[in-house]
Amino acid sequence: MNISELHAKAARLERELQETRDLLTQANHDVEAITADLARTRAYAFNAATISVEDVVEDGANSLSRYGFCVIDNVIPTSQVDSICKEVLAAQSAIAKNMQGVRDLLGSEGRNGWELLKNQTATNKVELRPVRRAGYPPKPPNDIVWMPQYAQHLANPVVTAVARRVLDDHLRIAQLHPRIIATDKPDGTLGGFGAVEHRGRADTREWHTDWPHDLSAYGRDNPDENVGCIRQPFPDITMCLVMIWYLTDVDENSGGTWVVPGSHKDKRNPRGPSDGITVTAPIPGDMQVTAQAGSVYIQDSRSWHASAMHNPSGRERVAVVNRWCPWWLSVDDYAPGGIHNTVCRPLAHSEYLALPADLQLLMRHLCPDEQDTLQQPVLDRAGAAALRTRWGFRQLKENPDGLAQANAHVRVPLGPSKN
Ligand SMILES: O=C(O)CCC(=O)C(=O)O
Ligand SMILES: [Fe+2]
Repeated sequence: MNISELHAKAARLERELQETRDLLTQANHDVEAITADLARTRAYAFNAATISVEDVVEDGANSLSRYGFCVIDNVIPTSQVDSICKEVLAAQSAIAKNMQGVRDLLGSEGRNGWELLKNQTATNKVELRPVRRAGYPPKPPNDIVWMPQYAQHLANPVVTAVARRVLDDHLRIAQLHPRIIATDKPDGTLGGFGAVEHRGRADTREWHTDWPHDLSAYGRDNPDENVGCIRQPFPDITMCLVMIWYLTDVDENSGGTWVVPGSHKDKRNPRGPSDGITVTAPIPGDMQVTAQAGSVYIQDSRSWHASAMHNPSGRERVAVVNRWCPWWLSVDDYAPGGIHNTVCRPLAHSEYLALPADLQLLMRHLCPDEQDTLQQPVLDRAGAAALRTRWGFRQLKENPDGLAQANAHVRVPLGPSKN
């Protein structure tokens, strides 16, 4: 067969494959039953404490690829969960108080962040830190400074290994914050995430995908606050892993995260202006994650997910969220006015130095006093590539006449012509 016959054959086979896939989708059409099974069996969950790190990493990465998420159970030892949960609740109050202080001060007398930074503790009683990017205003400190016990676990070797496998070897934690979901109160105030008037129903959602796939980009059309969003349709690559560290048990009645398995590969988006999806309504096949306190939910930022807007359990849902990115993602280049967002909140040098060594590697970019050079595995790759290049030039020097056929085995296939 010549090339155009082969292209025609490939096109026919691709058509057939698509038809077969469509038939398969129809045969599998009962997505509700499939995800009910997934929710019941927790086939997305793996135990950090019992099988080898390599197995957990392999299983976690496969689950992330197939479903768009996984859970690593038993990351924080049960004996420490309660005390870390209390620490996070106290941190949440301190952070909220500080943010309110910053908001009030910035709102008054047209003051700016640099002035506040100069006078901060003495007169203003707020905490601000200089950021790495020259010319950008200071921000509140990274929330990790309020959670020293939690900081001991954040660079957990299993969790970090899953992230390295999926993203790259040099990682940066670009955002970190507590995420508390209130429960129903005796006075009748309904629990759940978001505005009180929207809470309380088990069939309400707030579907979204996360930065850098958050279509409204935090700041919508405000250039001072828009942090950027990848253009639709999203390329099929994982650019950010969202981690939700549960510090209370979660299930269908206590703030388990909603997710649509497989949605990370879908070209539509719940907030997509032309995608025909209602952000507040259930989607067939959606499910809530169940996990015990001390577990970590990890998802591709493209997964369609939502915080629970009902929580009748009688317990607050306490969690810490972080967003992990490969070194190559532009995590903090925009939104100069985003002083209230959670993007790359900075660390003072002493705060950075107080972090565990493994965590320093993930947060060094947040400390303007540290040079954030590329880390060893990335350097090793470049070193190996340089050696290989040098080897090629040695061949040229030693055997120039033998090179004409040296790459004869390398054939780069070309796609079919569009005509
Ligand atoms: O609260 C949850 O379970 C989900 C949190 C979430 O969607 C986020 O922080 O991006
Ligand atoms: Fe989210």
